[in-house]
Amino acid sequence: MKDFDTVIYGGQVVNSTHTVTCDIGIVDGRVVALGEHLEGGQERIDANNLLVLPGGIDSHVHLAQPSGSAIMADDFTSGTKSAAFGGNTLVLPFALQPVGESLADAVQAYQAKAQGKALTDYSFHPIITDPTEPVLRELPNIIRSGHRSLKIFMAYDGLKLSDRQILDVFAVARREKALVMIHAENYDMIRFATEALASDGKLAPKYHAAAHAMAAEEEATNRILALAEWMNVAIAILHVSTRRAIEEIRAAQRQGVQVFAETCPQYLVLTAEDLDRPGKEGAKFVCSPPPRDPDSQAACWEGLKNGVFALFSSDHCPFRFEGAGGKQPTSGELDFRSIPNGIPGIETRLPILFSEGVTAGKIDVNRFVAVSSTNHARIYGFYPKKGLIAVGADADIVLWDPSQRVTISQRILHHDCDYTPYEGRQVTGWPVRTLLGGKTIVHEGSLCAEPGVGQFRAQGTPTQPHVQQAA
Ligand code: DUC
Ligand code: ZN
Ligand code: ZN
Repeated sequence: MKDFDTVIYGGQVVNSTHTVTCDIGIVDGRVVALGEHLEGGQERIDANNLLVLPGGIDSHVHLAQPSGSAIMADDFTSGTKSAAFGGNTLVLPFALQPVGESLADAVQAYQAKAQGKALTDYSFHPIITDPTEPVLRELPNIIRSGHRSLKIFMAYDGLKLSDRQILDVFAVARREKALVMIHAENYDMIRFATEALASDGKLAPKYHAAAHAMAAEEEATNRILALAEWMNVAIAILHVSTRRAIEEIRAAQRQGVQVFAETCPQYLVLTAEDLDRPGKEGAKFVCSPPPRDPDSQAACWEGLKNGVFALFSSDHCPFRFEGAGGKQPTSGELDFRSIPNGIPGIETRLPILFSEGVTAGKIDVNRFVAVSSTNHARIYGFYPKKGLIAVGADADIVLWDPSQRVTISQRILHHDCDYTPYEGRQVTGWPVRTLLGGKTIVHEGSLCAEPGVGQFRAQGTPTQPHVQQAA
């Protein structure tokens, strides 16, 4: 038998269902052996005292995506570099359709933006903003070429679809067995609240949280669940942040509605009070839905534990704090209506969940792997090549030091954003080495690969996550 290219030895190998202490033999970028005391290997990597995890998969990130006059801080190189330092090996950004234009052209444009630039593997979710007849006719080919998850918005000018348009998209998605990802907030409730706040002169960042009320998320969640059930189509509700929304989703899952749910770090560790930090600091926390309150945080943790949430993603949507196209206006006071919506978090997603979840005893390490890697691979059609460590899988692997203590700070991160909303937060547990297809891409704080090492991965057939049905 050919010698192994690489042997990772002595670590605890963690999958979503079980943990074993064993060595991993890698040949040509794939795992070919799991066993005790594997001999040989051109390269031998010592994983004693480390966890050996499937590479993180972040299925909700925004890279090089225009947003009006706001400038996105990360492109495919800086964003995937930051992802790799954060223990990720596959990311799924969006390909946004400009209104009035072809969706197929938009997907091609994003392919061109990423080609030769990425440090992790990547795939795309097309965002449908304008589902005209010609665009609906483009959809089957787009889906069949490996873009099987489509995002739609229920809010935002220029993005929002009407219920009728949503039904048109659902009809094609059901026929083509695609998944529809939903930004669920009620457009008119947000507009009504925004106008009322503005007429009272309430424009500081903290009013963003009031404008995006929990009720607006809950109404839209309810409505989309009803539409999806009626149309018998599979959906994923993204960035879920409130207890009632979680309860509605849980009830629908129990009824057999095909609904997956996602939450994000900002709903576990930030609250609306962060939007009220002194000076202009509150702008650093403006995202939608906004961070909520301690009871919502507790509900999100419960949802991660009991299986309502299959997915934990960053919603990395980086806008700089300073400078043109950033969070602050070039002149005048901050006005929440014009602060770009979104915060960075691609590099801090896994450490925050590990520290606050596994180290703090709220979830076990297998659940950590499930919600941060395996379920993304299953739901978006990459399993069993990705999302697990097993013979035949891609050797996308992270060595994780469960006892390393780190203070999160902009100084140590690798994104091109100029701040982190988690500045000063202490975490225990940190990725120390990331391998993509058997090659080390990050080690001991250094980048060991060139842009272009990451490849486009087409989405295949989804598989059901193990822990999907809510208890
Ligand atoms: N929705 C997202 O999914 N990301 C950032 C902003 C938003 O509204
Ligand atoms: Zn969204
Ligand atoms: Zn997003």
